[in-house]
Amino acid sequence: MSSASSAATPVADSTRRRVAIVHGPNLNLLGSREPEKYGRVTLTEIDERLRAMGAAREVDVECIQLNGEGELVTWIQQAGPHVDGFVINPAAYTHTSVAIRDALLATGKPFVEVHLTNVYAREPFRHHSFLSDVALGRVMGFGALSYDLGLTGLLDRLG
Ligand code: CA2
Repeated sequence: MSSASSAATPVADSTRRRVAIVHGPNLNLLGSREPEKYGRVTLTEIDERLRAMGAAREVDVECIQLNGEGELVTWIQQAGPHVDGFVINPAAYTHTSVAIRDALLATGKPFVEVHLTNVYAREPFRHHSFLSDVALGRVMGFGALSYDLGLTGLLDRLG
């Protein structure tokens, strides 16, 4: 049993919760363009903070940013079996993508929809979301803090 005890670490790791943070198109530009609208915080800084929040609760947080709708669908499909839930800012695809909705639903995992801005204070075409009725919750309007609140809500629900 002495050498077999080395298996203890992977077993412990596999019980850790795992959450994916998914950023949609153009969010890679955060901090460098339109700071008056989207703030000065970069995506790297947001991701670092979310990983630190996860680490403090022994949760693995994996972050991804993709510009393409198909790329997002493929990534969500592949991540689904390996994560306990998603925090997603689908960016412009929020308002257009049945495919991302279907991909999230197909995972069977809960997800929180987050937005930096209050979409209801913006153009009417941003008022509809293809995700909100099937999301665990929705956080918007708090800039980068929306992600923190979304992750906190998801982790609280996962227990
Ligand atoms: O408020 C949000 O988080 C949005 O998801 C941002 C999307 C927008 O299409 C949604 O309606 C609301 C736009 C993301 C574009 O990100 C940029 C960041 C910096 C500079 C330019 C674009």
